[in-house]
Amino acid sequence: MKQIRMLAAVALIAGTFAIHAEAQSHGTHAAPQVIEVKMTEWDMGLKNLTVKGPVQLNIVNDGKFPHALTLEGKVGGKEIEISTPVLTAGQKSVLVVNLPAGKYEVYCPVGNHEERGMKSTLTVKDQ
Ligand SMILES: [Cu+2]
Repeated sequence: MKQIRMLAAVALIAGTFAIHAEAQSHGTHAAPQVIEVKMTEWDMGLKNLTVKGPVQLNIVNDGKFPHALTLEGKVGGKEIEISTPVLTAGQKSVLVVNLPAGKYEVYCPVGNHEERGMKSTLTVKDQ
């Protein structure tokens, strides 16, 4: 089993949250696939998606209530969980991840928003 290292740093710039998290199991440095995520009530704004390589999620809370995005999966017996801060209406967050191949749940961890429909999946194919 390859070692999975996770690095996370949070930067706060002029009301915009940026998170850069990297789970590295390969030495690749491909440009990330950019995915726009518009969260509203009660839609994650992300359809079930399959990607290959690193992804950059440009996340915006386009709704009225606070929302966040959590990405969660279990790969090779390791739990992986990455979250944005809770975003109020209009706030944005950028999440750049290079995840090991596997299937990840993407959902809003605020209140019962997941039950109300704010959930999706992200499948990462082997590179
Ligand atoms: Cu929510």
